[in-house]
Amino acid sequence: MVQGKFGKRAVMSASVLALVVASVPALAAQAQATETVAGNATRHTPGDGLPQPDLDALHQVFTQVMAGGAPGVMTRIDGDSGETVHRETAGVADRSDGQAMNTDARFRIGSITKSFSTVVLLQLVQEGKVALDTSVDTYLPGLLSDRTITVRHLLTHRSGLWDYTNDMFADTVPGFEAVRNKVFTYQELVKLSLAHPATAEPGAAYQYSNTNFVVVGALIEKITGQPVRTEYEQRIIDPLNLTSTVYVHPSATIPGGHINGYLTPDEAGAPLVDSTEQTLSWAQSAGAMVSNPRDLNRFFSALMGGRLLSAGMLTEMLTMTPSDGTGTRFYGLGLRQRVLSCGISVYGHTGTVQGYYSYVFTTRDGLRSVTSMANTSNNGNVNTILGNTLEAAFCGKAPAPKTPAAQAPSAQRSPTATPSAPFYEDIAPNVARR
Ligand code: HEL
Repeated sequence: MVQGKFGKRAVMSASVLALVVASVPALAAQAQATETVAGNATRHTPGDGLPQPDLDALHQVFTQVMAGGAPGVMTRIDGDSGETVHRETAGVADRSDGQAMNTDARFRIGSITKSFSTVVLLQLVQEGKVALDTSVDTYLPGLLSDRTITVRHLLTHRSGLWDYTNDMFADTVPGFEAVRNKVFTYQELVKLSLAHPATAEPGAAYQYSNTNFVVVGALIEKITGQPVRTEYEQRIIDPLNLTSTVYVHPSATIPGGHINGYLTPDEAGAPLVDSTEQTLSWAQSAGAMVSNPRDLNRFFSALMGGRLLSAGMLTEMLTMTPSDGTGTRFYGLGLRQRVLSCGISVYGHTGTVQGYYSYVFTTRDGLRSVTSMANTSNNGNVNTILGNTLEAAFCGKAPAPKTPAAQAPSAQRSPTATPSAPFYEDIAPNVARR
């Protein structure tokens, strides 16, 4: 029995292939395992009206992610009624001992945390304790210099507050090492932001900034008188029984079975840096949560299914504006929308923290949810390719074109096509966050 840090249950659910290669690091790095879960789940017919996931395309994406330099990658697709449609892993969770990637294990979810913070804040709006279009200064006097910044401006990334992480991580590994053991207050992080002039008038432009969600954390704590951790637990984690979701800040370790993260240095050819342990205090309510694919799919499915917010608040959260000029990417309140090549819209968030790229998206009815994760970062090519798991999982196989002339745009898509250049979503033009 191979029983590493994931424990018996997780190992039992992995395929024989994954078990064999797990003890041989060199082989494990090549591994590509399809886990077959209860009820021969890979053959489960989704009841969500969507096409079957394209498992061949998913395999191809995994191959490209691994070839691009990720130690490991995983995707979990959950369907209607919460049953697992498909799980797939490749490569390793831990390069030091060759433990195979595992879809039950925890990892750092980065900015997916922003959706959790938003749900807490919107519940407080529902309860009449805070108002979306009221000045932040009403609740946190003197924290921000501009009194016209509202709560909604924070949640929609339209405050104009400079993202202090642009400076912090200008040099990737030195920047990370400088903060990995630090503990910041919200005020200290806001002060770093306010050292720069505003990037735009409040409300004028969408400009992604971690500062917004640090202020959201400060707001939640001020209004409730409780640490954000308690609010996440009482309002989301416990009611949804998210057993692998934790907010452990300022602890630097991930409790329980987890995936190790590997940061790619800026210098070509330099070895990956094990970045698993860090306080993530530089992000806190903007990105410090830990979770796993089962919990993330469950959270977003519950959100879209109306189990966390009133209909009115969910409508607010889903009020989208473009986040770029592609016509396919939008941002609501702590929530992304992507329009896939087959025309399906999916809702969720992405996350990038040192060593971890992650995606979780679900359909508008919450009936199909997909989480994908690769345990590297500062490698934009890998992140872009990883995003193609969404195409494979939601769009299925493209219908065969009848004639070249009749080929519709939706049939021309290629779920595994690698764009000629990586796409840097939401990154300030002068900042190289690979
Ligand atoms: S950035 C994003 C992503 N978000 C934002 C947040 C998160 N993560 C960060 O702000 C981390 C930035 C440093 C990441 C680091 C790396 O790749 O590990 N890069 C460097 O240090 C580059 N010099 C908008 C991409 C999101 O998808 O929402 O998560």
